Amino acid sequence: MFRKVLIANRGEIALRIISACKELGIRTVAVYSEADRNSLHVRFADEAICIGPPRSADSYLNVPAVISAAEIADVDAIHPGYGLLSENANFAEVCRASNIKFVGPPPEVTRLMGEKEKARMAMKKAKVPILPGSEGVIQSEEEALDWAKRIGYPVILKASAGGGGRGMRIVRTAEDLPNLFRAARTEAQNAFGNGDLYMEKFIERPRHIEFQVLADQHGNVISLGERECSIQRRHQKMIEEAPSLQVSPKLREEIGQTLKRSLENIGYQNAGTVEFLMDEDGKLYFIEMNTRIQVEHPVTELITGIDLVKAQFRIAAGEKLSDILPAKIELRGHAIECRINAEHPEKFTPSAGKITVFNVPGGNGVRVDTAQYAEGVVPPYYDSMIAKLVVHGVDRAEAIARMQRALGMFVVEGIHTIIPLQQRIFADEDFRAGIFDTKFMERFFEREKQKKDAQ
Ligand code: MV4
Repeated sequence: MFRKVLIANRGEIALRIISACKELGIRTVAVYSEADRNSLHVRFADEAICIGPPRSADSYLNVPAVISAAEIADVDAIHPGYGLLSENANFAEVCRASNIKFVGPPPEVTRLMGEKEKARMAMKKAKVPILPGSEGVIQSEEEALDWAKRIGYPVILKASAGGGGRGMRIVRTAEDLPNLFRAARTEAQNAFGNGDLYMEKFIERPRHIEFQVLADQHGNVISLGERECSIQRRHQKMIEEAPSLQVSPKLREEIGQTLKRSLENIGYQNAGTVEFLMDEDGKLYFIEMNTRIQVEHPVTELITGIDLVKAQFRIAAGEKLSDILPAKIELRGHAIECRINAEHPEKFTPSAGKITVFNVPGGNGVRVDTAQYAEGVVPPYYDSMIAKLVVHGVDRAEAIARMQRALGMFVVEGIHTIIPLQQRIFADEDFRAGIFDTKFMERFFEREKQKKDAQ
């Protein structure tokens, strides 16, 4: 096992990784920006090194600064967490050149999955179901019109270097296509320095369902089932749960086996998440793969009993899945996560500042991952998520009841959070019945507005 690890992240995920290291007997090195001097990841790591000014670009994203810290502290591995440098293949390459183990897949695989059009073709080749769509990058408007005719409108144009919802255009008629094609290409070129586009059949009301996988360095892959992540607003997930009510044991097994074969072929390593869209007929189609540990990994941990971050370290240290995992993995009960963002619950503007009161719920089946505390400060420079409230119950009904009581006991004062909004969602009939897709929040706000106008 590793002797000493640098955690190239901040906030709750840095603490989550430090916790895993402590349980594995690994020494930890935190890096922090000038805005994070008083952060808990600095307090709980064995060592801490300041790597620059508050803005992420000047600190947490500064590859030479992070690598220098790793060399000064003499670590043998770096865990990147999520966001920041986690899916930066160049960073993983620098780690490799510096003889530091990057806890994640090899840079070649990260690079493949980062090019969404290539990832799509690689999955198609491995017989993972994909949506009808273009093959290879679309070179011209004429080619785009050709593909759209074959696929059938509506279609969606996506940036190959994009992902997470950036640089997409829905095209409903041939007439609209030329302008949208040019706009998407310009936007992609400006945002990612790469204007490559591809096309898919557009699903009007998809569910977003993703599969957690683990892969060791000996060619073995396993699927740990799915998470339902449709409750989101402007491509920011708000609530995630596992398992999905829409995924039957048969479908779970089929997709699991398909992913095992395809990712073994691709040479995937470490933890990963394969994103699917589910159409109105309940069919799943691959859209993208994320080559990192995700924010919502705890819901999978709660229903499988597997510590995914410890598994990441043991994989990176060369252990086999068969030595890390139990012989049979069973999915137990139901887990739900609420992201607690420091935002105004109506206007969604970030709410930075000093937290005056911070009462964290606990008790049966409740887990809170956070790096915040009373008298702590939420800096304005980073992601607004200040905590994850995660519950586990025997079934979805118990998990919902548990979440409602825990949300009521989560008291944050001094800044705004979206806890009041989360409480209203958990009271919603459609949410409670499991009737939702990625358009749920739009309909929810519309219903609330209508009720308010009627008063
Ligand atoms: C789609 C789609 C409908 N049809 N692709 C948005 C984020 C990116 N990961 C993929 N996205 C979508 N791709 C086809 N062919 C609808 C979305 C989409 C979406 C997907 C997942 C979660 C939330 C979403 C919100 C709006 C659009």
